[in-house]
Amino acid sequence: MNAMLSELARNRFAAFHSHIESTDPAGRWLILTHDNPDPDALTAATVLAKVLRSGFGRHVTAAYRGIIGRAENQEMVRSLGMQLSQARRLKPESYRYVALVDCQPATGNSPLPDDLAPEVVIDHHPRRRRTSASPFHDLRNNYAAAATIVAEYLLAAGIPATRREATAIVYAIRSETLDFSRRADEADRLIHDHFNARALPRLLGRIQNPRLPLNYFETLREALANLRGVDTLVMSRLGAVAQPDIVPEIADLLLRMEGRTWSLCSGLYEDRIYCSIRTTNPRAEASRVMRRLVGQRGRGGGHGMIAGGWLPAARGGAEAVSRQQDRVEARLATILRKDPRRIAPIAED
Ligand SMILES: [Mn+2]
Repeated sequence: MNAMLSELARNRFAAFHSHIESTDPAGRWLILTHDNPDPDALTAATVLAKVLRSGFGRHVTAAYRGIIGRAENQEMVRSLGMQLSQARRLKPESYRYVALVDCQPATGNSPLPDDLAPEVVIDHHPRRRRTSASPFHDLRNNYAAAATIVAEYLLAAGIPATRREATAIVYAIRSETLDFSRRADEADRLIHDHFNARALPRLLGRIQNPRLPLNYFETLREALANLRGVDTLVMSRLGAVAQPDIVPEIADLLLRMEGRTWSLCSGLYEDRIYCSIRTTNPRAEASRVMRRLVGQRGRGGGHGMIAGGWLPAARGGAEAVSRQQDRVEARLATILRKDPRRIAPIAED
């Protein structure tokens, strides 16, 4: 086994190994990510597929629900030749086993029915109650990326990565940590550096700086026109968006505003209001804030400094949605102990 792996990583892989060995070798596997997968989810799913195929001789399909929205993520799948299916086109009964990566059952972005316990769960978000129903789960809350866990499996299994797979692992960790500006574990750094030596810099550059559709710029204009804030909180809202991943992307951008330590963006996609929260406070629990924000009718989750969620959209057209977004913004201000009556447009004087 590889000397750079921690004792924990070696023990977890040993447990994974013996669990997979205990399953039916003829049983087909379906690997699923969270809905609207990000680079971490895409990488964790495709690398786990490789581990199950090359290390255990299993028949595996990796799939996702929703859309691969961001131009960066579309470029990643294209440039790196990542093999993923649209779950809608698959028959669930063809698969004996399900593995869930980068999310957990009964969360707002899980593709599975709440009462279905997958055989395997590999994730780095805080533990959810339902996950204990799965026969094998490897949860590492301290890791910045689920791809790091799966890359450790690859190393532990002694399976060589292609240069494109190494590139995917590097990009997953960089995007999940915003180039290590967000909290990361020593394991994330070690895995990043190990695979970076084999990554393809030109493909990385192409993925990080893709061509962008006109609707991206239109959405950016809308976000900047709707800037509002109170104290250290900055917020913006979007109407109907072309793809839901633009909401967290705007929240990331807003958090870079000088003097602000919390950001919120919300936007309408299909029949949901998607919300993303970001904070610069490493001790904050953004996922708890998000769950309070969306309440009983919505779903939400996240890590310490980032969280996402959704609410069913109000009926009654754009105005009803806008009033709902007013309420969301006021509620976040209240949760963060800021006076919602002092929320005001932000503009340079
Ligand atoms: Mn992740």
